[in-house]
Amino acid sequence: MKTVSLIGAPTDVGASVRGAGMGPDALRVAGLYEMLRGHGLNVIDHGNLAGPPTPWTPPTAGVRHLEEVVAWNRAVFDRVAAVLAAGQVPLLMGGDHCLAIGSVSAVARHCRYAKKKLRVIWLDAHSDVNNPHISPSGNVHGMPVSCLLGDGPKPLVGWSGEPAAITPADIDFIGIRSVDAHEKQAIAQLGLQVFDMRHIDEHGMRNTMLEALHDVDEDTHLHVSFDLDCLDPTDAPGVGTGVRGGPTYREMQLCMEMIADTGRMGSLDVVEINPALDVRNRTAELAVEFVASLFGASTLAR
Ligand code: B3U
Ligand code: MN
Ligand code: MN
Repeated sequence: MKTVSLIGAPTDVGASVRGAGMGPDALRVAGLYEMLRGHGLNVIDHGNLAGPPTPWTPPTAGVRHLEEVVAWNRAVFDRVAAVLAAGQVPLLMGGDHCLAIGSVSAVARHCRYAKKKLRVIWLDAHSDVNNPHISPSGNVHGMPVSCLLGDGPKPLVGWSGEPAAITPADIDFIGIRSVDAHEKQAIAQLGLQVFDMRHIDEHGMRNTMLEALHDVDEDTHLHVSFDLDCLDPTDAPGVGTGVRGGPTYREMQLCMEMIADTGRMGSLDVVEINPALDVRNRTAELAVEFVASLFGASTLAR
């Protein structure tokens, strides 16, 4: 039986809006553990990782809270690595999206040892491909993809044991609709596969996911990095930087079901839930529904 390990990382260290640190408990209150158990999975809740408080200081050299971001990611990296080594599926409960530096770096290292191909599916309104030179905010939750590609503040790069944890060909972005000017250049230069909202509008979610998942095979480890602001803020109001015009509930369900159908999801981040901005825990409850679909809870037995 598959074992899913829940790892809480209660911090908003990479954001500028406070509150994402309450995400892990919001997911617990919304019944994440019970839902997974109900779907026949073995589940371990590891509780919350520990890390420094968020200092709320302005950016230095284009980055905010670097030392604290490193400390939180170190804790995430170590725990995700241990869970993968135990043959379990790590489910990181964020926390803001800077934590994907630690989780994806650990997954990339694991894939190299296990001789697996890594495919990262980045579900987000934002492309998160800023770096300290181009970021308009200095917030590291806008920079995790660059760090993973080997271009970020030095202490946040190279954790997988290689200069870059992933290559541009390893990652597909879904649902993007907020890209900063310099990020656009970076996306073009790197040749990143960005399935933005226009692409989803024109081709539909089904064709988009067929494209994104086309080379997933039995040797692939799929990592899903699910930023809840990918959803439309009318469905998911509890996020720090919501952007209107996201995929519909049905489109997002299809996206999750098609990922589940591959049978290859080996790790997952659920990040950027901000209970301080939420309405009766709706966003965490929605996240639990979508995670259920990611683990194969479709309407009919298939
Ligand atoms: N691109 C902006 C905004 C942003 C990125 N990620 C989130 N917000 N959640 C930035 O600050 O980098
Ligand atoms: Mn993000
Ligand atoms: Mn986002």
